[in-house]
Amino acid sequence: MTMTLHEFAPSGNCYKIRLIAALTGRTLNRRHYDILNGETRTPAFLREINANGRIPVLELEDGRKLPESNAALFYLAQGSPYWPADAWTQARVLQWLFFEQYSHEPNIATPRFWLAHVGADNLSDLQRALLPGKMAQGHAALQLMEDALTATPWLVDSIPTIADIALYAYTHVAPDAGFDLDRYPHIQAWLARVERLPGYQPMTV
Ligand SMILES: N[C@@H](CCC(=O)N[C@@H](CS)C(=O)NCC(=O)O)C(=O)O
Repeated sequence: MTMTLHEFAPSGNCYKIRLIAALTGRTLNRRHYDILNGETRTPAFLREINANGRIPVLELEDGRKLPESNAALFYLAQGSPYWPADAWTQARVLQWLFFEQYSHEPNIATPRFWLAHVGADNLSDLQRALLPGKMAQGHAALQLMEDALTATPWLVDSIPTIADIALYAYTHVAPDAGFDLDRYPHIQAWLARVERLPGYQPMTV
């Protein structure tokens, strides 16, 4: 039996889960939903997959379902070096996971979705009004990562953890939303380090 990822392949939140699965030597079944056509908002999806109407959802071999990408990272990283053993180090990994969801993903993934998937010409007035503020906050999040990565090769000390996987997912595609990563040389070197990890798989596989 194999776990199943309910996903929309271009989503960074879904890619995080494919990436940690690859890095820890697992294969996942994949079930695609077209989020642009509301396929995660149907009564059947809300009832059977995720009452919150979103992907990713990781379905275990026995049918239990786990929404929230970073919860899936935690689950799949158990027993691997990507989830360190000591409580202080674990807490610092969590610090980055919460940062990713509150400060990074809403300001980088959302503009990317608007510009690369919805299309600049199709944005609502509200989306158009929110975009400059999101871009500014996205740059602030990238600068915080840049500063951290001047001190250590990985976000938490000297080994890669799920903090790096969570933040890699949308950082490496931030140029899709117009973020110029040439401004962040330490981030660029870190992206290259992630891409050299044994088992690494790109987003498009
Ligand atoms: N906090 C959630 C965010 C999930 C999320 O925003 N999913 C988006 C795609 S990346 C989605 O399903 N959008 C479709 C919709 O809201 O209808 C996670 O990290 O998994």
